[in-house]
Amino acid sequence: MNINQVQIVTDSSSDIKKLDTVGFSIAPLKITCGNTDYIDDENLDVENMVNTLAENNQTSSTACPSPADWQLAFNNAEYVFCISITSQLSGSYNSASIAAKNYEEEFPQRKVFVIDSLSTGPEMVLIAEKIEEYVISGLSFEEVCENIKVYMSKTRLIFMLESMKNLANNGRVKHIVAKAVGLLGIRIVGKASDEGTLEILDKHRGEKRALSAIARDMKNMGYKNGKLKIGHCLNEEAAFALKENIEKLFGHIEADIYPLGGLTSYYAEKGGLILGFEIE
Ligand code: X90
Repeated sequence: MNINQVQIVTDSSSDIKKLDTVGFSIAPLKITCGNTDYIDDENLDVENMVNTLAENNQTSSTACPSPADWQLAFNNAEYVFCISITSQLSGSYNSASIAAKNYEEEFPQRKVFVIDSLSTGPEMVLIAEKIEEYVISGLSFEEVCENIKVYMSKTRLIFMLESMKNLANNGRVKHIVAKAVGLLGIRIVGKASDEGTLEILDKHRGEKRALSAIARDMKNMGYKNGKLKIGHCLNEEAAFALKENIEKLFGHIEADIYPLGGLTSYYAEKGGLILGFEIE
């Protein structure tokens, strides 16, 4: 594959703004509150959205990209690698699969590989960056497809949440699970399960305890010194504190710390962290 013929495409839950070398585009998800639609693209003021929603008691919801949105993002490329948020919690993967089928029927020379990340946000970043690496190193389309599956068996996602209100109200977790977090000071730490659902690991009184627990959870899950991405929802302080805890256990680590985008901020809510990492 010539690099110019390749497009890496994700839905906006990856929070990727750009890739360094390979063509990249997003299919945006949408957050709706009352009469307001927030399109999760580069023009969205995430902080304003999060604060507006937090002050507002109207019901809100989200919607995944349509097949047409995905196909537009394919950008007429010969080779498309497409990564969606977990199919267990969103219709995005389904839309992407329909788009891929239409695209390949319309243009029989072109190829699309659709990946269900079984995860979201920072774990999707790891997958996209690895595909980019494979493309640059000159692997064929089929080799990239094979290799990325193996790579994905060695990536994980952990989250810390202050509230699961939006997850529960949209039926993405059971109300009974969400109730435990609503209490003042309680932080829930969980992970993306192998099946692509939210799995609660533990509950903590206070952020400090939760942040030390995350470092230990990472160790239990097989982390050594692999790549680490930490996305935060208006909580950069916690992301840096977490990095320090992780470094106490594992030594110096290069970590990317960045603000979450629209969709992930909506569900992680103010104070939430989502991290993606490579295990051994
Ligand atoms: O299609 C749609 O409307 C989007 C629905 C997305 C629902 C879940 C988003 C979760 C985002 C929460 C912590 C990370 C959980 C990872 C689980 C696999 C952030």
